Amino acid sequence: MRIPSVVARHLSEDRYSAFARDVIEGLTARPKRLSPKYFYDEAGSRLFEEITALPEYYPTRCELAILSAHASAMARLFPAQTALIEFGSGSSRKARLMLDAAPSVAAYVPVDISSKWLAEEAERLRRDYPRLAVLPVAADFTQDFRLPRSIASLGRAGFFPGSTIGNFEAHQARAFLQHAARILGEDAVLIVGIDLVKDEGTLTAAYNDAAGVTARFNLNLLTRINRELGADFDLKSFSHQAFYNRERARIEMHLVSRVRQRVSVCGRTIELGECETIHTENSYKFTADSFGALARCSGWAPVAAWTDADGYFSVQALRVAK
Ligand code: SAH
Ligand code: AVI
Repeated sequence: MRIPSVVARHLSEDRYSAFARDVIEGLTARPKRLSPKYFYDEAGSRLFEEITALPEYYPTRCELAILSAHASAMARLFPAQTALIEFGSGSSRKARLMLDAAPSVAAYVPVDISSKWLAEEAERLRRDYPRLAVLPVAADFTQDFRLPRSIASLGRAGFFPGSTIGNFEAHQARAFLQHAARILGEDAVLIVGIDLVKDEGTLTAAYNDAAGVTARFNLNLLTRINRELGADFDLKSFSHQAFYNRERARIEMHLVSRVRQRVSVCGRTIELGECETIHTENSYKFTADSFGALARCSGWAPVAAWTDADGYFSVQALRVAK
């Protein structure tokens, strides 16, 4: 595959080729798809932060309320002298609530694919928590990655808030939870945030906000492909679509081609029909039972759970099943 020189200068060959390979594979598949993990370049991380403040996007508000009320109870499940490892840390805003409630945490390891954003958030945390070892790991958590050697003597607690687990397919969620059990070790606890099944109006509004921020977040994926892979997507000829698929209990996000068109990506021509969509994200919603079943078949045992006053969101504590 031809690598545009402008791209080769800015990206390591490996990262570029994985991105290029996945994009070409997804855009030549039927139906067309792109992985949601590629939303998160610097602009994507900033747009996600904007989403978390939208009136329609209830998950962040609900989970923050749960953590504010129950972080101490969660922290009591942690081993003494713990490293708190967060998968997909973003702004680390929720981790701050855990850190404030958990004096046993000696090190915080935020793991995120959005490397520049991660480094900046780590700097802010070091300033605000001078006695804490802040050890960021820029990695794709769906692949193997190494934890810092310096936490070898500490116990481990995993933190996976935001319902980011809902962006996986069931087989990917199982693989992730099994991988997390291996990384965290047999005495570990894992705190996971899950968005709950609820009325369709509330769900669809959260992904179709009036200010259009979610639309910009979705379309930014094409901007990123244009910039990093030298493609020529015309953003004006795509629109944002998000709807609830009740049968599969998931919000689906798509980019809809407004016209019949051709796009050049990495030297390949991609054809799109009028109204053809690129499926960019699934956001699965759970019940306590469906999540319990997923955890158990992935080697974890649910030990406690908390919800917000509306019953919109739940934070679940898991231990490795013996
Ligand atoms: N935990 C934060 C952020 C959730 S948004 C919260 O609850 O608010 C999802 C985060 O996961 C983003 O920061 C994104 O960059 C990161 N992410 C998504 N897919 C990833 C992957 N495959 N590997 C590592 N990080 C990923
Ligand atoms: C990170 N993830 C759980 C968010 C979600 O709700 O699925 C990403 C998002 N997509 C659109 N809005 C927010």
